[in-house]
Amino acid sequence: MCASRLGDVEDPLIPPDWLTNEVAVVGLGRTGVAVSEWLADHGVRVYASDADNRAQLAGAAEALRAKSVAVDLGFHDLQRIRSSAAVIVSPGVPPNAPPLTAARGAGVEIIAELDIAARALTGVNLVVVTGTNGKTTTTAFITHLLRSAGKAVEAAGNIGLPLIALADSAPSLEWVVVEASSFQLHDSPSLTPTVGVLTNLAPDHLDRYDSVDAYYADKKLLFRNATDESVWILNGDDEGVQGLATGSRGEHRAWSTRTHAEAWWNRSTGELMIGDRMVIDRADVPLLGDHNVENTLAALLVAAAAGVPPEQIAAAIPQLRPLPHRLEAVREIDGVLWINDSKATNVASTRVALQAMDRPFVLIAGGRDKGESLDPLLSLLQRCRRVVAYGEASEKLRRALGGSAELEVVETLEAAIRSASSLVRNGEAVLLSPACASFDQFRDFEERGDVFKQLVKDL
Ligand code: UMA
Repeated sequence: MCASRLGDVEDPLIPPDWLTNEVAVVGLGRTGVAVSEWLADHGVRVYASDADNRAQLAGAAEALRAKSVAVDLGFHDLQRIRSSAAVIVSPGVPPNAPPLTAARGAGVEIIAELDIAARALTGVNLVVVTGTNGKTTTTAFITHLLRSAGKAVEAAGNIGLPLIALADSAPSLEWVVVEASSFQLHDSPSLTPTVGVLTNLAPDHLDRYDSVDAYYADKKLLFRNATDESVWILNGDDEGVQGLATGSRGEHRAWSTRTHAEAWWNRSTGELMIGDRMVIDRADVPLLGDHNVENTLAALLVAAAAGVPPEQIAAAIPQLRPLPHRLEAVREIDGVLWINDSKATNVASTRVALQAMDRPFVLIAGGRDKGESLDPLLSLLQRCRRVVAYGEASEKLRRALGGSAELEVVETLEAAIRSASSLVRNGEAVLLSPACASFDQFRDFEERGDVFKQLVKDL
């Protein structure tokens, strides 16, 4: 990128035309606020807007105005966006949203915050983790293994911290582990992973994409800047993953829980292996479920690619912990285990939860439909004593699952908990694994999980 001027000081991170004109930031969630601040700090005139006018935005808007950012809440000034030098988009803004259509129509470049941040992090090794499920956990595990080996590393992206928040820390960082959603990859033309990780592929986000292929096409953008130096860490058991990576330049390394691979689980000995070398016994990995073996294998392959010796990897693995809202045991009351899997916002993720259940259970599912078929759940309901369906998707759940399990429809999560509690018996479990988005009744899956945990604690 060309050098440009900030006052009298050259700022190599800002393209010159961004200083002669205004840059528009669309969306003022975590991403929009962070990128507006960063741009303002780098001498760029910013126009930031959010279609929403919810109370939480007011404080952030005030703070931005104090940095001379022009802010509109409740609407986007499309004319202003059309005449801006570039549009920086938040991941939650769909491509057909009016401000983006307006920008495209006027030939204004649309870029993700992730892309600007990645440009600023030149010289830092970027591990970019994507895939349908497991990417947050894998991101956290990789970060733990690298940090335990003494590397200067941070995690950012979809995991919660906008990557731009690290952009000015580049000199003190060796590695950044970036969780990237398909939304973020869509508008990140210059993102160039040192190491890229693709966890798995399954239908998701069909409320935003016209087809599964369109969603996978965005995932494939992980490989768009592949070079001979790239290292790709890939799920060897997932044909879709292998197919998507085929032909990309760089070194391909696979993990498998079924067969010999660069990293694999030898089920006959119970050992996790790198090639022919034993790293750790499965019994010493303190995590439930085969999916967590996969996450661990992916993470240890990345650590090995970063030069961490196997004995250091083995020493760090016993400290791995599951993240909140992912098959999280909340409490046991009268012999009933209550499990929060609010992060299961798609069918593939709920399948993983159903496969992990080792006792009879009541399933609470529902929320906002994302357009997926629920059929993949049908074969996993043998131990399910009842499905309690709630929220906008409850009727769809009733039609899809009602023939295979006893099913009850209620309106809210609270009513679902009451119903489950009256039915479940000693030795069983109640599993919240919604298979749907949370947005019909909650801000996000985290709020849904927190509300579930609070209600269960109050039982
Ligand atoms: N908006 C407009 N105009 C529109 C449409 C939307 O102004 O036409 C506004 C919305 O009112 C909202 C903002 O745009 O205020 C969009 O914000 P956002 O949804 O992008 O929220 P952020 O707080 O910036 O969070 C985003 C990610 N959110 C999404 O991708 C939906 C967070 O991932 C991520 O942690 C954060 O950036 C930092 O990188 C969350 C997520 O749900 C966890 N991700 C999805 C997932 O994991 O399935 C992809």
